[in-house]
Amino acid sequence: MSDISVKATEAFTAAYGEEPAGLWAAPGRVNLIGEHTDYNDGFVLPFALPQRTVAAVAPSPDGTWSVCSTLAPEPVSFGVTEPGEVTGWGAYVAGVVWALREAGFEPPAVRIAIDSEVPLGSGLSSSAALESSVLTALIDLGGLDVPLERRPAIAQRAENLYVGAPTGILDQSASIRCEAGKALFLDCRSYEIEQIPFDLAAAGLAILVINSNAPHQHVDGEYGARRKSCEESAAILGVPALRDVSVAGLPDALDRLGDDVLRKRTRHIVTENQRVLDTVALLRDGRVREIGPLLTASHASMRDDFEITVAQVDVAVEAALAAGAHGARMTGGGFGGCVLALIDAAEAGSTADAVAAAYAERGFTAPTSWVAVAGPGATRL
Ligand code: GAF
Repeated sequence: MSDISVKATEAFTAAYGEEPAGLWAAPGRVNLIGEHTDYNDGFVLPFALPQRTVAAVAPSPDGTWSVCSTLAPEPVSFGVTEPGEVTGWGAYVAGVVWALREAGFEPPAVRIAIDSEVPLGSGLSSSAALESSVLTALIDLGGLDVPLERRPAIAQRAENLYVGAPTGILDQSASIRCEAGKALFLDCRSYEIEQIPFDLAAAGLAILVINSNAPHQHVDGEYGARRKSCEESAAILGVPALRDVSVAGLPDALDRLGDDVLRKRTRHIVTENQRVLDTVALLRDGRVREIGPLLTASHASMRDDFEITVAQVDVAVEAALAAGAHGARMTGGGFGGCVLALIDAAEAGSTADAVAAAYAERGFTAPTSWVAVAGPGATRL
């Protein structure tokens, strides 16, 4: 058993005085490209991290749900609830129970203990990993017939309507639908997917993930503000979502948007959707090294047009590129979090050192870096 499986099992036994019936794991994610495109009905291309959240679970004897974790060993218990009734981190679990019932499924009452190795608050989807591990456990233990393609939207509703975060479908899709060795090309309008082979080692390449360790600043409000700007732009342009504006139609769309902020937000989404499509085309052709400039262009667009980067992530991108990376960009919602760099496999140590040196020079908190390999999606262990 992995370390987190052991810790989740021990937390379960300590809290409830019995052994769990099983263990379910769900991963965090890195989004290779396609940022803030999900809630614009656009395209994303994440892969699952090897770092996972494990839920140790067993049926509950009294018809209520209980959840504890290695960080919060005292169980939170609840019955059937409505949004707002369970708050704090327990809301993610109560939200999944609520969203399953709302979708017409009867989740079994269970006891849960959680441990996770997905870094919290680093833009690697620790909340989706929690939701997805619990959702998968409830579906398996309850024998619920919930097709894989419907599961991300159920977890997303938990986050949107129970927890109250206005996020898109990217993170839950990645945690539930990703496969080992693949990047997940997802159409966020139709939920159609294509599993794209993503074997960097065979090409002598690697993805270095650099956690900026920058404190998130005003994340919730800024995320919601970006989403609102995109919806406002789509309404002015008379399209259901910014996905419906093509790169060819962009100059005309920008002319019709009076406001400079709306123009910038729109330009990011439209060009970012095209960069996802271009990246997918290169990967399908086995030309992985050539995706570097698209990654770097995505970063520039997030920095200059969507305005969601901070100094620490910009410096990490610049330092990685100066050290020879083929491309680099921030990944995730922004305002801190992680950067990914496409590098020659042999350069992981030197690239990480170069970023750490650039941080030290500026007096930033030291970054944390590791090579990420595409892992599996949510599963029973
Ligand atoms: C966060 C959100 F949860 C996702 O839905 C997505 O919008 C992402 O930011 C940005 O691409 O992770």
